[in-house]
Amino acid sequence: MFRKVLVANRGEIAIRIMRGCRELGISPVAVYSEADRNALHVQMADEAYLIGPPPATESYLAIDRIIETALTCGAEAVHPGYGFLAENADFARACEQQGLVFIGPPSAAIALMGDKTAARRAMQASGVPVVPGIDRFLRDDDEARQVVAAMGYPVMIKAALGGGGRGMRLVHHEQQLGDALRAARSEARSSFGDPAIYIEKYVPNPRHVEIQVLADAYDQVIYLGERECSIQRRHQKVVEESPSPLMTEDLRLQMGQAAVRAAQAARYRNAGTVEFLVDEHRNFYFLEMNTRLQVEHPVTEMVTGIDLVQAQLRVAGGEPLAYRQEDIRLSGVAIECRIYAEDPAYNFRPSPGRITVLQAPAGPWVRDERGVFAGGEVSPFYDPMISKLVVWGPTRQEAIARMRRALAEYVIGGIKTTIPFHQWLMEDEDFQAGRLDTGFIERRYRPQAVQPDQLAQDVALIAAALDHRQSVQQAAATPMSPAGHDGVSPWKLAGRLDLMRRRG
Ligand code: MV4
Repeated sequence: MFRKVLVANRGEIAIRIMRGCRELGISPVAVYSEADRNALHVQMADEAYLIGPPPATESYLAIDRIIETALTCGAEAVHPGYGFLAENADFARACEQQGLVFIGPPSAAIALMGDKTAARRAMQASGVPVVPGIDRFLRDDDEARQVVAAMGYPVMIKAALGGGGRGMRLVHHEQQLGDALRAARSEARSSFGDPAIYIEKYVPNPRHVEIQVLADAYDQVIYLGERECSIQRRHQKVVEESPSPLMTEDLRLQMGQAAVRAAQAARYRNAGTVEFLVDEHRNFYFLEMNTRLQVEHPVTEMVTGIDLVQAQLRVAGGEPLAYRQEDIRLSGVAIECRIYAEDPAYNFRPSPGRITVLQAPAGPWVRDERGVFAGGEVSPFYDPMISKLVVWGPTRQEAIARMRRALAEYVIGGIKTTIPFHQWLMEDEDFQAGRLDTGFIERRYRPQAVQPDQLAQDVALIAAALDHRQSVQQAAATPMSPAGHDGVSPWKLAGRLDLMRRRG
């Protein structure tokens, strides 16, 4: 096993990776930007190196600085986490060339999955179902017209180097096609540096279900069940769970085997995720493969008992997989809520700033993967996700009840967070019934659902405070009644005071 690993990331995932390192006796090394001098991941590392100014392009994305740091500090391997350089084939190749182990797949697998049309071709060649569509870049508008005429509307235009929904256009009618092609090409060029686009048949009201795979350097690949990720907002996942409420034993087997074939087709190694769209008839189609550890990996860890970070480190170090497919058993239900520094009452607008109060939930089967601390700063430079609250329960209903309990324990002061949104979601009857698809939030969520009118709440608090002061003054002149001041129970009073304290 490695002695020293450089973690080329920040926030909760850098901390998660360092914990995995420590449990394997590996010394973790942090890198940080000027904005992160006091960050938690820096405090947790054995060594930490400043790599540049706050903008990610000059720090966490600076390939040369990171490689140079890894080489001079004597790390044998680099873990990229997710985001930043995790799916950058150039970075993986640079590590390979400098004799550093990239804790991820070979750069060729990253490059293959980065080109969505090449990925579609590879999937089709190995019998993995893909959405009907074309497998090459579109030459011109005439070709697009021919393709769509054969396929029928509606269709999706996608960027060849895209992913995550950027540069995507839904087209219902021939009259929209020309404009959509132009817009998609231009967005593909500005977002991915390449205007190449392709076309797929549109799958209405899909669910996003992804399969976790694990592959070693000896061509062994296993799957670790699925994650339901349909609760998204603007292509950002918000809540994930495992297993998926729509899953059956048979569908899991079919999707699991397809995911294994996908990984084998890419000569994959490392932990990876194969994303599928599942339509209303439970047909599933390959969407893309994420060649990294994902944000939502903990829900899989909670239902399989497998530590995915440790597994990544072991596989990268050349160990064969310690499990065979028949060893994998799924137990219970895990749910993850991503907590962002955003205000859900105001269209999820960013809310960076200093965290003044932080009281995290704990207790049985509650795991909070946090990258922040009280007194720390949520920087506007990076992703606003500040924590992932993960719970496990024997059943989905019990997991939801536990999540509600944990969310109610969570106190974060100084910034707005998406905790009220999650509290709303956990109460929603469609969510509770497992009726989810990728249109869920847009269809059901209204900002006023999370907070009563701010002004009304302020007025009520001022009234309560005045009433409280009056009753205290009266109590000074009257003997104590068994119910406390003014007939109000001392517990109720304590509750009101607590509410006022929390609201500042
Ligand atoms: C689709 C689709 C429907 N039909 N492709 C969005 C993210 C990107 N990875 C692919 N996406 C979609 N591709 C076809 N042919 C619908 C989506 C989609 C979606 C997919 C997963 C999760 C959330 C989504 C929200 C809107 C659209």
